Amino acid sequence: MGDKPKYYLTTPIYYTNGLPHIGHTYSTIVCDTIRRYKRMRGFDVVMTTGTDEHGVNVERSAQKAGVPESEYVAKMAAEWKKLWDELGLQADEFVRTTDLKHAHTVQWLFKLCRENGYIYPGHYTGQYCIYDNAYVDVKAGEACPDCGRPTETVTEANFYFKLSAFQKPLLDFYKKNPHFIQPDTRRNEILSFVEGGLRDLSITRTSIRWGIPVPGEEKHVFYVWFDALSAYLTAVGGPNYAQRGYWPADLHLVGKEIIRFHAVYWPAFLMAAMLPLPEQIWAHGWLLMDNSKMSKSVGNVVRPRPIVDVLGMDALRYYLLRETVFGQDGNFSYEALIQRYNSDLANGLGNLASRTAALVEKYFAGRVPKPAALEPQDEALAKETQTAIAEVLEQYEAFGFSRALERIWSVVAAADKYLTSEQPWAGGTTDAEQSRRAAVLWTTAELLRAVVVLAHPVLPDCTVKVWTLLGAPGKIGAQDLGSLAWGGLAPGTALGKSQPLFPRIEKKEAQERMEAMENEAQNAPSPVGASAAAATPAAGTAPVAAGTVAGTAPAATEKIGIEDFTKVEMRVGQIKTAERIVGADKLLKLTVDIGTEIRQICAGIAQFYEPEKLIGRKVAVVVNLAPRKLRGVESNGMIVAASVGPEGRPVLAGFPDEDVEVGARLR
Ligand code: ME8
Repeated sequence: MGDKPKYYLTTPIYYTNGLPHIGHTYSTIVCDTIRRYKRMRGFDVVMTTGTDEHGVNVERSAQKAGVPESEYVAKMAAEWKKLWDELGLQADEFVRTTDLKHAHTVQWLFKLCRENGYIYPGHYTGQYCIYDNAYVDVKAGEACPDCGRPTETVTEANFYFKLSAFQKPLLDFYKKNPHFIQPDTRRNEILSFVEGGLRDLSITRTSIRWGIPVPGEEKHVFYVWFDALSAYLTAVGGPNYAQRGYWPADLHLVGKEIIRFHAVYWPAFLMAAMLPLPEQIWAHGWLLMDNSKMSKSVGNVVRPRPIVDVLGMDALRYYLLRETVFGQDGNFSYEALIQRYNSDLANGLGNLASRTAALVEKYFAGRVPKPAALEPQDEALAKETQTAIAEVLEQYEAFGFSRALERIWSVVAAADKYLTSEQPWAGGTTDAEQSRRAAVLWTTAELLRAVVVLAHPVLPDCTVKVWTLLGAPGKIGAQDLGSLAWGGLAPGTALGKSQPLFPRIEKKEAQERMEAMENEAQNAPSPVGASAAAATPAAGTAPVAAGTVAGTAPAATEKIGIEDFTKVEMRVGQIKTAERIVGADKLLKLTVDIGTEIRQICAGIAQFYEPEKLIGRKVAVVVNLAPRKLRGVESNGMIVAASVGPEGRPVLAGFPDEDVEVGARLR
């Protein structure tokens, strides 16, 4: 790559106990956009993503799927990689934390920290959250303060990392590097956390097996975060990082819930090992669904595939980056997505490109006309575009994606207005009329050229099509964004092939198609084993599958005490009404009398039970489950069913032999 400056950025290294939803896709899309942008600014860029394959939750998911851990993670990692490839999100490096070369990095990092005196042996008893893979500061029996799920008491011999020794060095470092943690809200959060004092951190485990072994200490494996964070180094050479020259990373992009691991632990580990620290940690906000974080453990996820199949990848990229201010939370809705697609992409950019090309075709035999004399309104549009170029680049530099897109689309709107007032389709073909028309169409085509170069990092597919349509030379992705200026489109250029951009789509139909595909994806068997999905309940399946009361039930071999069982309140209920839900072919909406009240409950049984035959039937209902929305419909409780056969056919639990009173408790 010659003398180009290097730029190294990373996505989080995602857990393999589930498949990607659009939250993960969002992080990867942002990185992919930055990668493309930096390339167009002349950098030699490396982007890393990967899969975090160790730890207790992966171990349990593999147990549930009934396959060895190595088989489980290999299949899941392959699914992640395949999806990113299909979506055109091709990182330059994909690290699996079960790769041998990664184990070498982790062991090397540990050795450096130990040699420098920052590791010591000890014992630890504490509450551990297996979902966040972190010890949490709560009493036994209390829930995790971060995610609200149950914690476990863990006692183990382990090695400690002297995190406490890094309070001052970290605070000094943050002070010297005010842009290390972004955005500022997260920086402030981390500053007060570190100022509050740091306790040493247990970085090995003897209570689990599924991890990278600690050299010479065969009972110990590494704590997943010590393991996963090191993957950023593995990707660019591990112990030999200096040879490749990409370390330190310029940017670790993460979601806000893992900022502490990246902005406190990771720099402390690197300081202890005397390795260079990354330039910046950027923590973006969450995609919310029905106002709560979209998450595999909650089950309120939307996957990228159905959206991409119906609207295309550019539409998903545009929507996510345009609608959510980077750094803040954003709400996902199909409605807003389709609205953006129709207004900004189909009617906006798509329409401008096809209109311009059709007029050039009709009046100038498909060749970009030469503007003879320009009028003030042509020059005003040129000036407006030139100003926009500078402003958009400024926004990209600051990762202000939504503002950058807003500004690009303001130019698209200005061009629409200009065409409407200049009317190059009206009038005849006298020399004067053709000359005016030439100026207008050249101006519009040139504006389009600038717009697609600017939009390319976010919209890699459609911009290539417009670039080809304009007959512009070279590859759009190889254009130098820094020297983008008005006036680059040569008159006389023959227009290229026209390809469909964004066909307009009917809102209701598009939404139904996406929701139906999503529903199907949620109910599809997991790629690994029969019941792997049970560890991460999917919206359509959890309400009826017997044994998935919390979706995170311990493996069958583990015993629970009666106190755990009594937490689940089950009662006899009687179904009062039952109806299908439009766009969710597996779900029925039921109202159920549970003795004290009538509840609305969604159940994933629509393919096996006729709604009208269910009325009056007595069923077992979990009544103290937190309410949640399935396909936008509130579900307040869960109907218990056996899961039969390899496809998990639901068979409702009931009371056929005795007449039981509605509301009676099951114990
Ligand atoms: O935390 N909105 O992996 P993970 C936006 N293995 N982004 C979201 C999101 C949402 N609703 N849900 C997930 C781990 N993400 C660790 C990381 S790194 C060394 C180890 C994105 O599979 C976001 O980037 O739980 C978040 O930080 C990441 O996925 C968590 O992925």
